[in-house]
Amino acid sequence: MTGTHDPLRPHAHEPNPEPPSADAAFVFTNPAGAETIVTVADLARLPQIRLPNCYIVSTGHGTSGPFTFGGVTLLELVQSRLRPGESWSQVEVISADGFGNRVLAAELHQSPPSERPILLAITRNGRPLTRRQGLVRLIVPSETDDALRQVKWVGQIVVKR
Ligand SMILES: Nc1nc2c(c(=O)[nH]1)N[C@H]1C(S)=C(S)[C@@H](COP(=O)(O)O)O[C@H]1N2
Ligand SMILES: [Mo]
Repeated sequence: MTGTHDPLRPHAHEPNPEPPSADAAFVFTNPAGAETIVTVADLARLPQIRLPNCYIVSTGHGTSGPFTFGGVTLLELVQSRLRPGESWSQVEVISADGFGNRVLAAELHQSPPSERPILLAITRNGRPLTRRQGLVRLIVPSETDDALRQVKWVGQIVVKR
C-alpha cells in the first residue's frame, strides 16, 4: 500500500475503539452538493429492517457476533433525500475518524432485491446501538472478511452523480 491516506481505501489496521465525537448525527450531501443533517431520529422514522446473523470479522481481535442489526437500508435513506428520478452512481460513506467505504448504486439496486441489503444500523440485538458500538454504523452483510466495510460512526454520506 503506497501514497497518501484515502479514507475510501482504508488498509487493514487496528480498529479504532473510541468514538470520535458524542453526537451521532451526520451530514448528507446530495448529487448537487447540497448538505442536510441526518439524525438518528430521522433514520428511526424511515422503514426499518432487521438483519440477523451478522458478524464483524476483525483483523485486530477476532470475530464478534452473531448480531441482529436493525435500521434503515442505505438505499431507503438515499431515496428519501433525493428528488424522484434524480440520477446517481455511487455513495461514499465516511466516518468521523476518517474511515470510509464506497458503495455503488448497482450494489443497492439488485434485482431481485437483496435479502441482506446494506444497512445503516441504529439497533443491535433489539437495543439502541450505543455510540461506542458505532452508532450510526454501516453494515455490509456481504463483507465477511476483514470488516473494512463495517463503518462505525458514519459522519458523512456523499451521493455522487
Ligand atoms: N469508523 C471506523 N469504523 C471502523 C473501523 C475504524 O477504525 N473506524 N475499523 C474497521 C475494522 S478494521 C474493524 S475490524 C471493525 C471493528 O469493529 P468492532 O469495533 O465493532 O469490533 O470496524 C471497522 N469499522
Ligand atoms: Mo479489521
